[in-house]
Amino acid sequence: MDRLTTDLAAAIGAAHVLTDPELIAGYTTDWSRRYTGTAQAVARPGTTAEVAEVVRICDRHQVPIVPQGGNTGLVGASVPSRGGVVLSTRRLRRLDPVDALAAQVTAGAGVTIAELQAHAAAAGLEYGVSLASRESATVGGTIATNAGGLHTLRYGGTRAQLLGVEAVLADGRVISRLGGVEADNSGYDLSQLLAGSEGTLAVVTAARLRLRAAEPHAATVLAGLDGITAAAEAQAAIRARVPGVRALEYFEAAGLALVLAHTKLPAPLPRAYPSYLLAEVGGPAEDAERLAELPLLADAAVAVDRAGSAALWAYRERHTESISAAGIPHKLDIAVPVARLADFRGELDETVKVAAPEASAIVFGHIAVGNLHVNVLGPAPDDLAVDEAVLRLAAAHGGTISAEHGIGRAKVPWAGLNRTPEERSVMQAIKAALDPAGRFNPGVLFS
Ligand code: 2HG
Ligand code: ZN
Repeated sequence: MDRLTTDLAAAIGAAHVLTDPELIAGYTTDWSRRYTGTAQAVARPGTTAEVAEVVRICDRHQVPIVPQGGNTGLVGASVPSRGGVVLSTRRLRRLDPVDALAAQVTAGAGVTIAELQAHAAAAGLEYGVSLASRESATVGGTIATNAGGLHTLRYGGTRAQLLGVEAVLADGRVISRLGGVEADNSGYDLSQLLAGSEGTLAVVTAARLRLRAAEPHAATVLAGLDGITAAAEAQAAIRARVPGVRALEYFEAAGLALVLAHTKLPAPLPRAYPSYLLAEVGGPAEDAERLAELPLLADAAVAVDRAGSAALWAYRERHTESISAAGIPHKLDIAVPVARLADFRGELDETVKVAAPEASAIVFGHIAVGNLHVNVLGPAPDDLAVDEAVLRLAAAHGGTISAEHGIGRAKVPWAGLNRTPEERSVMQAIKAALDPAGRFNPGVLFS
């Protein structure tokens, strides 16, 4: 054991410091498999005080710290690029009783989103963020990435659920705002600053989260449509007529084909379509009836119970794993104004073809917020041509190079497409103020 490992073991126990290459492999490659690295050690502290101790030790040894939750990130932000220590927050498992009076809960960074959802449901409440990786994605990781997910249309992303955090700073000090005072206008909101900071400013160890009243499930509908223009119109009609709509998700024939091949599920509808729209509606049954009245949804599968709904959701939620089974994708998580979706989509295939002639693009996503997950299969992981072309196309349509997955390492070369030099320099000043030695997640967000 080297000095770093010895010091870590003394601080948190040898059982929680991993160095065996086989044991750390799962911590050094991200979910996309496109980003991988090496670590001197993986540290798994069990308390906030232990996190602070790990941070101080890494600072003393002058090694990078890569904070990591469930490692379900898709932009290389959760795995090391320059060695150092992966600080896994998975053992921070605090989960307080739900505060029913305030509809809030305090959860440790290592609690998974599925566990948080079950905990809220047992109190008749709901957590506003839901995503396909819920069994592994953690409270800490989803705060660090400001994860969006399937219900952003209804509840917003993680920032909108976040009332406060406890976090360890680069010098080992701890900041804590877990009191749950909603009305608090007493200065900079440091908790919100950490949301979406991608592990570059501090290690989130716990959070105070807002919960919502659990909604009854009215219906889930999966409709076949002629293309993205029809899907954009259908989602607008649904939003205008169905107040209880909770999710509006889009996918296409190419993605569905991969899902069917990988999952062996039967086709969802009697005939095939270029595009599909999945709508989830909560609230009273009248909301489901309003949805059924819409002529746009001529051919659709409808589920009014939870099991049927889950079966329809599988066609959308299992895209990521099905694409991954076919290769290592380039994940280009863009968003454009909803009014530009059809134009963007119309130019996308040609753009991809020019950059990577053998490649194929699978497109799906959260259509109501303009977010399309462009997954490109074919080019080698380190070939950046298609990334460059697609991100520039999104920017040219007034969009963003990251709707919800973050910048990570994946999009650093194009970060300037999205933010002005003034904004980037303010971000850099914040980074320098909180992490002057650049210990946290070097290579992420900034080059
Ligand atoms: C989703 O919406 C996730 O399912 C993953 O954001 C998207 O795999 C992807 O590109
Ligand atoms: Zn998504």
